[in-house]
Amino acid sequence: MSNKEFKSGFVSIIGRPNVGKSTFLNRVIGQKIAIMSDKPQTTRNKIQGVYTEDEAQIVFIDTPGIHKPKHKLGDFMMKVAQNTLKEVDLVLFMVNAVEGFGRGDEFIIERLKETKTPVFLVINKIDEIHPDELLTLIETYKDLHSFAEIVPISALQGNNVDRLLDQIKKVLPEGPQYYPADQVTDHPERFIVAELIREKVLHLTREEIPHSIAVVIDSMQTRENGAVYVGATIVVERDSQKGIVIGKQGKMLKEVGKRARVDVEALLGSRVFLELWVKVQKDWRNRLTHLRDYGFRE
Ligand code: GDP
Ligand code: MG
Ligand code: K
Repeated sequence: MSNKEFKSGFVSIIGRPNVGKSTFLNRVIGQKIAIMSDKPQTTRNKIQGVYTEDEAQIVFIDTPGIHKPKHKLGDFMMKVAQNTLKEVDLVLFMVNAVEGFGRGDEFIIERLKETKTPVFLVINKIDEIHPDELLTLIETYKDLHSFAEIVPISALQGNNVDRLLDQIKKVLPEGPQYYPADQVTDHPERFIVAELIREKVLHLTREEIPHSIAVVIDSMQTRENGAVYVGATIVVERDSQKGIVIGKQGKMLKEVGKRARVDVEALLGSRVFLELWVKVQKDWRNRLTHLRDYGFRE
């Protein structure tokens, strides 16, 4: 055992398609968990991998919704992405050393400016360029945003990846090991369903309910008839908030459920049965609840 404090946290990897996000994750996690593909948006917002060592655990979150919205879920995914950026401990903004700065990067940098979360600029594919070109790139990017670190790597060949991990560990807060090292899952819809419900609560209750509420998907099952049964808990911090979310004779909760169901049916393309609960949990850990949204279990 070591006397150093254990560090843990959540890291979102963002960047244009094909910059090498999945390659990086696969190298770090050491197994094929991220979908490697040339098609953009093959992955939706979800936990991509958990990296665990003796003194730290890094939970990587994929945030593909940060691309400029193109399809009907685009705006919503954009919002999910923005919320994710606020809630993580660190953002890795990955760019392609060969292509340099582009319009897509500009769009992402604008989004980054809307959050206080520290951002590392990761310049990937340095195996393909001359060191002089790298210096020019660093100068260009430096002026665009105040990055906490600028780290050049080659995800493919592994250059500097360990150094990047060390720097990530340095900025993570002290915290518990949330998950067993080998626990990896893939439930992309859960997060979006939870966000849809959360959105309805916030919309219907206006300022009375703070944004810090969480929605946990307790169960999500497709039955033989093709319908999807979703059980979800809305977690608030005070009894008074519970009263507001439930409403007079349950009216508010019913309305939340009705509106959320319409959106979830559109999302999943199936008939949906939605059962909602409200729970008071003082000082709940935002991050833990979110992990459960993604389908993790302690
Ligand atoms: P993503 O869309 O950001 O997840 O990108 P991928 O990880 O799917 O990678 C896109 C392409 O870039 C693949 O063909 C990778 O092999 C390639 N690639 C990723 N990292 C590097 C790197 O460090 N160097 C080189 N030369 N190619 C890389
Ligand atoms: Mg990918
Ligand atoms: K992809």
